[in-house]
Amino acid sequence: LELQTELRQALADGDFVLEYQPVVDLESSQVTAVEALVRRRSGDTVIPPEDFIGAAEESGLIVPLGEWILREACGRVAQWRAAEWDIGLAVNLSVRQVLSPRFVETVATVLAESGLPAHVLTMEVDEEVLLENPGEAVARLSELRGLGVRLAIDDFGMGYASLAHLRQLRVDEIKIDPSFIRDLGTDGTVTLLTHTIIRLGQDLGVQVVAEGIERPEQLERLRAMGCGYGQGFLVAKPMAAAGVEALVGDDV
Ligand code: G
Ligand code: G
Ligand code: MN
Ligand code: NA
Repeated sequence: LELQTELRQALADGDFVLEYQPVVDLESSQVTAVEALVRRRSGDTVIPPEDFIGAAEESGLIVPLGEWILREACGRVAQWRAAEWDIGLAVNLSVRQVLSPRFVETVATVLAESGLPAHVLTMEVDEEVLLENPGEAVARLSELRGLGVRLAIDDFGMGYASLAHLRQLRVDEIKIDPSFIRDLGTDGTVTLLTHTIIRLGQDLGVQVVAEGIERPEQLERLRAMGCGYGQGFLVAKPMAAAGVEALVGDDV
């Protein structure tokens, strides 16, 4: 309860900040998008989302916090695009946000206010979002996609029903869970599964992003397997907006 009071205060005080992690086209090495990742500032320390997202979800604060995150990130990326940088934005959603009243309306409003075209925004949901109230979640997310917003399944492959979810919900992107990338090349089964997910994406016409790339041999293997996009500490860590600005036009 104390943490929830603290979080509410932090939101009022402007103590949340966003970092952005670049996503690259593995063929050209160009930065094509950034994923917004929230952090909380407390004095001189930076508190990671693992330490507050759960509490924010339980208290419902994730709804206003999520709206702040979306507004902040859309505004930032709209500025970059106004400066002639063709860059996309990915934002994470939690189940509580998706099922909240006026969710789709809020996203539409934020897009209109920022001037960001809907197709530039990808909203990432993990498979948990599709477990709590699948019918309602699928309906809301389909409505969201109807606005032109792209949908991604985050942490793909870790859920109990990854393939069933692809059947229920039309998505534009799959993000392969980092646990697959970690064991790529060392575990034969994981390597085969990763290759299969990449082919599945190709066959479905769905963009595939590999997450958690940390070593050059993982990157090379993903390239060889035809994986379209990648993200991870090897490519670039999450960074402040100013750090992203330094990358404009660069190959990471
Ligand atoms: O940034 P980091 O790798 O520490 O993120 C840890 C977890 O917190 C990830 O699962 C990520 O999806 C989640 N997370 C980060 N930013 C946000 C956000 O803006 N909204 C939501 N709902 N989750 C986030
Ligand atoms: O669940 P989601 O994919 O949204 O989580 C993103 C989180 O993954 C962020 O907190 C980010 O800091 C973290 N992350 C991004 N790249 C890497 C990586 O290469 N290695 C590890 N260990 N974490 C990463
Ligand atoms: Mn994510
Ligand atoms: Na996530």
